[in-house]
Amino acid sequence: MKNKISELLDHVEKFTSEKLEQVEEFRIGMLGKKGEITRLFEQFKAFTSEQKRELGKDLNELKTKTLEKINSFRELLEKSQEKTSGIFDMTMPANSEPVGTRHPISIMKNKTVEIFKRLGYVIAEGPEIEDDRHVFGALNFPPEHPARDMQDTFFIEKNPDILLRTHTSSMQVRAMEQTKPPIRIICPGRVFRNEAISARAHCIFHQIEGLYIDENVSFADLKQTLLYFAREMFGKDTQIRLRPSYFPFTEPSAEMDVSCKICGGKGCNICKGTGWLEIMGCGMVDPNVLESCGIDSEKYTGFAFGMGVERLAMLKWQVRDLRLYFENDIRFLQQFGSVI
Ligand code: 2NM
Repeated sequence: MKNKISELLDHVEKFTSEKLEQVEEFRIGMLGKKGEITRLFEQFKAFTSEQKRELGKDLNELKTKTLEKINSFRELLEKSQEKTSGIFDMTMPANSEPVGTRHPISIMKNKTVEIFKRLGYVIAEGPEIEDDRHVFGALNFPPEHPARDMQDTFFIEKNPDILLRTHTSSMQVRAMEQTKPPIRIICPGRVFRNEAISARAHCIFHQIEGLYIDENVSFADLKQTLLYFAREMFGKDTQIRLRPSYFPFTEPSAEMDVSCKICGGKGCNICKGTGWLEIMGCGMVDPNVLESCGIDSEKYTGFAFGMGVERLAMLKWQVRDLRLYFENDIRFLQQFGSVI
């Protein structure tokens, strides 16, 4: 009997199956009316109590292990049958993962860059951490200019020559230092100013600046380039207006307005009743800037312009609070549709 028990234990341990019918056959063979284990229990009855004491434990263990094996295989095979038998529809469409949408700042940046690329401008990008020369010195900012004030610029405490750029013009300085005219670049990027955060001001925002330098570049070229941009961006019937202004790096300088699309120029609360919306600053690059970047100002002239991307997007979608661009509230971000 002892041998028979260990032989059967071995058989139980080795048993595996991929079909429920086989598991049932195995159960009948072991525990059915004429099964091996049932037969052993019958023989067991005739033993002396001493023999029973010796074999009872082994026999019970064999029965338990057999039942465990049967139950575990039943459970496993029933589960896998569920998956392939109608409860699981293999033709069902997959759950789709939600795709994000483009950030409004990226949409406006891409659109602007795209328009200038068509005019032959190439993208120039560079460091956000800059030195005084590239942000101020080479751009005709006098040493005591208020923009250099602690209230406007983030300086590195240990070395005030290192700072976060307050405009992307630093990139244009790098381009002028490194390349010979003609230069035609468009510079999108983040800029930093030490401002208290409110609906109308933020310490981080995005700029796009453009620069064109060659022989005989005139203010008329600037005007026509910006008119082309305004009409591509805001529609074919858009009008532009240039008002005299001042920037340290350009002379003459101007502010450009576009006709208000909301009211068609009649005056509304978006354009504050004027019919015009200010969208960028521009001007002819000051000869001092050309010279400090190693360009012969007798031979070459150029124009430059700069605009704030947050403001462009505000005008396009009537966003009323700058902070919305940085909060990543999904209800705000999902309103700009496109993923391109
Ligand atoms: C503006 C307005 C006017 C500008 C000038 C230059 C450089 F480097 F060529 F001197 N870059 N960008 C410029 C001119 C920027 O932003 C409102």
